[in-house]
Amino acid sequence: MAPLVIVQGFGPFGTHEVNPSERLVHDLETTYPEDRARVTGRVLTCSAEAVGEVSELLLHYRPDVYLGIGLAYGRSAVAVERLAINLADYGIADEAGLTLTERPIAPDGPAAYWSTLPVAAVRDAWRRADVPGYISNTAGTFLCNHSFYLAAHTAATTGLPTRVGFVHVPALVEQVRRGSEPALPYQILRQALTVALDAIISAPSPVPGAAESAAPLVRGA
Ligand code: PCA
Repeated sequence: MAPLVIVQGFGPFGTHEVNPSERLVHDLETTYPEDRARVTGRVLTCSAEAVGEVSELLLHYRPDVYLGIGLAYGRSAVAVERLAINLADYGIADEAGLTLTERPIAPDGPAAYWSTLPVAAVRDAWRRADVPGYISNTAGTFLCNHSFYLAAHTAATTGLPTRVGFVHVPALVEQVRRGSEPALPYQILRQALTVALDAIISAPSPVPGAAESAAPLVRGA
């Protein structure tokens, strides 16, 4: 049977009235070929409280792949994240008005988790498809990193075989405030996610290389 994939995005946050991840999740869920993967989408409110649902989603669906998608306003290319870190340090309030500062996401958790997706294969597939994309070594310290860490921590601590990872996308051309800010057309973002998902589901499992297990990168002190 085709692998079960959860794709999870976010709604608007801060001054960003549009979050391209919302549309990407909807498109992947409704158009990704069913014979390649069964895709279920979820869009979360951009708040610490709402990302708690990540654990429930994983435990309920027990998917083969959990792929988070979020907006990285100001970046110029799509990015597959390599690391989730155990830190919530929001620069702005979340959509419930909460600002977390220098807080561990899981007090007993390791400092970081590797992505268990084939990040190099995703980057290489983007290159072959002429999609501007790279491997990022930081998903930031806001809700994208928060959701990514929670997903990795849940998979690691419950023994789920789910491969967990995250893709950040730049702003859409129509949402940049000044024309000089980096942005990409929606069709490129959509192609980037389709190509990424193709690479993820065709990669052997477990993923070889640095991210070969869900083992913590660094044990918390
Ligand atoms: N981007 C933010 C949170 C939600 C989103 O789409 C981030 O990068 O953390």
